[in-house]
Parts: sequence; C-alpha cells; structure tokens
Amino acid sequence: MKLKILQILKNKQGYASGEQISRQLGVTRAAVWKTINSLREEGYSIEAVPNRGYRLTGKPDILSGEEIQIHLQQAGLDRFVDTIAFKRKTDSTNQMARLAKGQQPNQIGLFVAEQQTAGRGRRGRDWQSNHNEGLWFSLLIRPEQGLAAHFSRMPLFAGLCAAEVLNDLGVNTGVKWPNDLIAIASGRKLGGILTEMIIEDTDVRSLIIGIGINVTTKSFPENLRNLATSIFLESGRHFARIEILMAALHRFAKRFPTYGDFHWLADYRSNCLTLGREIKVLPAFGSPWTGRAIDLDDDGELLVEDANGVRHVVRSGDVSVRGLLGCEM
Ligand code: BT5
Repeated sequence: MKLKILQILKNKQGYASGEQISRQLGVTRAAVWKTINSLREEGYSIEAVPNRGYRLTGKPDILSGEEIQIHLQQAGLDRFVDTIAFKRKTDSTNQMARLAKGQQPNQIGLFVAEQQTAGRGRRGRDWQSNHNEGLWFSLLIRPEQGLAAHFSRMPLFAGLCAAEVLNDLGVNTGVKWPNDLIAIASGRKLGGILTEMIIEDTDVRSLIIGIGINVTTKSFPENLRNLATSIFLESGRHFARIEILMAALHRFAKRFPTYGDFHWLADYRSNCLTLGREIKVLPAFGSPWTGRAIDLDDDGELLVEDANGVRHVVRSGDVSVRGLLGCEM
C-alpha cells in the first residue's frame, strides 16, 4: 500500500484527497492516514489540508524499496532488474547479494542499503559506509554461457561505468587501476568497487559487483581524512542518491550488452589515471617495486616498465600512483 500511495502522491500535481485514495485502493481512510504517517517517518514531507487532501512537498534524498521501484519503472529499467532488496541497515550489500537466490541470465539483482555495518573493501579491508552518507549497493548478475570466462575484466567495466556517472554529474573523476574512483581535482577517493564471484562446481555461477560512492559526507575520520572525498566535498552540491543509483543502472544496462566485445576498454584507458604515471606495485606476495604504467592489455592487465626497461604484466593486487591518494613515492 505504501508503494501505491507514494505513486499516487508523486503523480498528482495538486492534492490527492484521502477519500479518493481510499476508494482507489479499496482501504479505509484511517489506513491511508496511517500510511501517510509512516511515509512521514521515513522523511517524506507531506502536507495535509482539510477538505483538500495530501500533497507531497519537496524531493528529499530518500532511499527506500518503494523509491527504487518507482524510479526503476519511470526510467524503464525495471525490465533489467528482477530482484530488488533494500535495507536500512545491513552488514554488507555484497553479502545480501550472496544470500539471494534464483537469478535469471541477463537479469540484474539489485541490493541497496542506507548503512553497512561491515562494509568491505578488497583483500579484507574495511569500507566506511555510514548512514545516509553515500550510495552503497551491489548488483548480482548471472552470466550467459561463455561470458563468465571474461569476468576478470568486470571490475574495470564497473569502474568505467561508475566514473562516467560521476563525470555526468559534473564531478571530474578518473579511475585508478583497477577500479578506485578518484576525484581528479583533489586526487582523493570518491568510491570503490568490490567484485566477487559465486563459484559452484568450478563454474562461475554469479557475479557480485559492489559499488560504494561517498555522496554527502562532510568530514572523514582521521585515518581517511587525506585519502577520501565525497561528491559534496568536490562539488559543493547535493545530489539525491536515488538519482545517482538510476544513472549508474542506466549506464550499466546500456553498456552491458557490449561487455563481451571489449571495445569499452578504449574508454577505460582514456579514463584511467594510472597510465603514463610512475607507480609502485604492491604485490600480494613479495616486495614492492616501482615502474611506469605503460598500457593495459586486452585482458585489462596493467603493463608496467621497470627501471631497467623490462616490461611486466600486473594482473591483480594494488598499485599506488604518484600524486594520487597522497602518494609521493
Ligand atoms: C574498495 O576496496 O575500494 C572497494 C569498496 C567497495 C564498497 C562497496 S559498498 C557496497 C558493497 N558492499 C560492500 O561491503 N562493499 C561494496 P579497496 O580498494 O580495498 O579500498 C579500501 C580502502 O579504502 C580502505 O582500506 C580505506 O583506506 C579506504 N576507505 C574505506 N572506506 C572509505 C570510504 N568510504 N571512502 C574512501 N575511502 C575509503
């Protein structure tokens, strides 16, 4: 009922009378009133005028299952998304996706939370995901046969889509290989991506793409102060998280059919802040070494030239880039 009342209020130019709503939905006026109050508790500002009815005033930055459904329908994206799950608080949206079942091929499952209590980065690192400060969501995709073999490039693909969305909002953003979203003006991290595979009987069954973008954060704790930034800190502007989420889904749905031809790697290259720069490679095992990032190969692996002019392929792991995230080397 909440979804239906919200839809009526959103579609109505003026006031929607309590009687009209109760008749339309076949419920009592008391039930309408109760639902209006619960929407108010969620943060909607709803005016109630005797003899006229209810009217939605303003566009608050609210994330909820109902908002997501309404926006997906309005944007024509509901046909790509076959599962939507929203929680005010969860451990990690990647974990929500992992526990979900029954994904259809080529359909996307969407898992969103307002707050993560155990938000995760790569290699077991933490991801700070406070209430209302950012967009924390995961996509669950079941690959078609054949595509799964190429999923090592997915972190780059997701990084490119997310960077394009941020650039469209007017926040000049690039990607630090493989998929850190970096605000070009400050060299700080606006967001990150954690991709995980669900493997069954040695087959990749599904892929989880977790995306975190700092939206409204005004200040970060000491350990992140010189590393992290938000859309608000970079632009001074407030964007509703639902709009950013829709833009990201739209970008993803548009680009995904061309995922397999890899032409998008050219766009990734031109958005990649790592290429052409001096970097430090921090392998999972072994000692760090420095070199210059020359290019990406067709698998999205980084080609790095060391001080002796020898080229190396860096497949995974971390690199730090001079001038980004406070790195001086
Ligand atoms: C990432 O890892 O950048 C991947 C972050 C993915 C987060 C999303 S949110 C939705 C989904 N659910 C999850 O549980 N995760 C995904 P990595 O490259 O390992 O970077 C982690 C490092 O970034 C930390 O060690 C901190 O230094 C820094 N960091 C932590 N929280 C941050 C934040 N909110 N903004 C910027 N930097 C942060």
